[in-house]
Amino acid sequence: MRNAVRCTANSQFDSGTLDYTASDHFMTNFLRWLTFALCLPSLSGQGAAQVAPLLANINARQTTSLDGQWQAIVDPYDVGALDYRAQPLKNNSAFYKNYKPQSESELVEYDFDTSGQLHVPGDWNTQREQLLFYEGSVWYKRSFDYTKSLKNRLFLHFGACNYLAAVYLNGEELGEHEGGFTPFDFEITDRVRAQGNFLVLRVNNTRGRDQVPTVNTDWWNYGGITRPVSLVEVPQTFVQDYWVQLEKGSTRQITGWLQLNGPKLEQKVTIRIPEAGVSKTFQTNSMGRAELSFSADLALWSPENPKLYRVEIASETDQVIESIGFRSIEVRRTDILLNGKSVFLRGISLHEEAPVHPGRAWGDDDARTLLSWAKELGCNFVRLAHYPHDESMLRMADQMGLMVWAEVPVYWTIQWENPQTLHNAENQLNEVIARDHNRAALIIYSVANETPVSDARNRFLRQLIQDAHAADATRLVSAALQSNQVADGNRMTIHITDPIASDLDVLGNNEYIGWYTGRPEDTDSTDWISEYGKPLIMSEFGGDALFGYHGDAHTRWTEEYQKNLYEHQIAMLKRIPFLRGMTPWILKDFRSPRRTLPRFENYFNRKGLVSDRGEKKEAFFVLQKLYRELQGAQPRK
Ligand code: GCB
Repeated sequence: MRNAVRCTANSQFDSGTLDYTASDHFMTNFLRWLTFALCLPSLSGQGAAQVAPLLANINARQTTSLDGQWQAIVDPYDVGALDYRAQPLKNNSAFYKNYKPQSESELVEYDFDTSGQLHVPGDWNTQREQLLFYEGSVWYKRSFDYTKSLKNRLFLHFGACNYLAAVYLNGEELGEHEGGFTPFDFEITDRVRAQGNFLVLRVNNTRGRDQVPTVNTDWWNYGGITRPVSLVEVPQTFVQDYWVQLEKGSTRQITGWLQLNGPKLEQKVTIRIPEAGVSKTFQTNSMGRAELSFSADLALWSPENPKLYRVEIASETDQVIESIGFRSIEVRRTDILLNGKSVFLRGISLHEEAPVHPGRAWGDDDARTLLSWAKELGCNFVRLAHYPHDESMLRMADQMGLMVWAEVPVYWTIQWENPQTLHNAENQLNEVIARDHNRAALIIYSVANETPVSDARNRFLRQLIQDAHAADATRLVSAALQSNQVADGNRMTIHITDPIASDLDVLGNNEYIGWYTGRPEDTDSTDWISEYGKPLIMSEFGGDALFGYHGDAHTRWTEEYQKNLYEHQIAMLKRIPFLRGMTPWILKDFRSPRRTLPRFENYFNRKGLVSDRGEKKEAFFVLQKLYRELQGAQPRK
């Protein structure tokens, strides 16, 4: 199940936040179906297109960027989609028609051309002062001309839109996509014109209880077309996707598959890795699929040597060039083995928050700056919290030699009993696996963050763990859990007891001793126990500090407090025998609507080791010292 379009049509936009209970689930679904069904006749004779299967590696394709200034209408009441009876608009009042009055007397109450512009990619919140807290719909429009080779096909690719996107081309609906952090494509081969195309999107970032993430998060809900938009031209039958990776447990054997899309599904396909002297030919079956298997003598990818090979993938009708690194990742008892050797993951967590300009990060420059700070800390690992980050982060991590923990936004209190919510989470997980499955840097999928234990939650997460293993058996699956503290005289023991732990390959745990619970010094008398015999990554710890605010080590918000907390945490972490990594919270201060305290927070979570303006706090150097020591102690190649 990849890129399945959720046929919720306009209902998601309409309903705002629905309080879900099991009994109204049927009704909710019925209403969604009804709304969708009602909408369809209003569309063109062709009907709505489906989200297409994701095209792999579009950067290697013939692309035309649609980034830049788009016309934008802010529409808090969804008047561009619904009439005053809240019924879907079927006439020229619907904004996606981009209709212009034909005479002085005609009433038309919208106009893209005079409504201002927003930059794409980019969140809208940081582009206009009055949109800082805005949650709702914004309509985007841009025009383009495109002359396509007659024998080729054309796709429209979106890196991500937060959260719901309804897409229209030349006044007809293409389809919708739900989920704010994953890519999607539409085929527009038969719809594109040589001149005067107009592309309209309604993007809505209203939070909803049944969504993933849900209404409550500790990060800013940036809305908009937040990642690049492109036109991608491919041959009639093209290489849609491929998996070229080392087999689980092997450092020589490559196994994988290749998928063609188009009318000529049975073809000879060749995989070449010129530098390793590999050239292998396979036959695709009647479904366009070939299973790949061959051995190769390869220099393995690692943080010390992030070797990427040029891999040429050719069918009779198409060719794609990729950069792929090869490495193995496994767990043996409490060890994590990279290329067969035990590795300690010197990590840091980060949000997709731009390094210097305000707002969502995107693209190579932001990725390079953020990951360079991680490198400067001495990291070999990053936790890309709490949702899939831009593809350029993964590609940059491949190049710079940083292993990656990737995450889906199953955060805090998702509707565990709601099958739609599960379907949505599974879809987002599958979309990120589809996008990143050839990245050597990517070693861990995390399926949840700090979710409260219950039978329904356990079932939900077990399904995601199973999905991740089924879609990608080569990588490890984890989740950021929370644990129980037991006081024992003067000491505190923390037991990892979450039942989900038995399903995970690697345990993740968040703890905030010294910030939300107790004092930093309490870590001196805290011990950790796990009966699972698995490696542990301390996926979060930390405390807030305002850059430049100084005082003693017991004064909250000072750099000294944060530094002291890190020093005590590190001493405790060194005593955990099954600890194999850590990703303290967090690289950089980030915007959060939960953080209202004027003097220190100002709507920023200040647990960054770097401030929102890129200044390094004292704790940065405490962690750097530890990582330098550990780097010295790491077994080298
Ligand atoms: C957590 C969450 C993270 C928060 C952090 C905090 O446990 O996983 O999203 O930002 O705590 O600062 O409270």
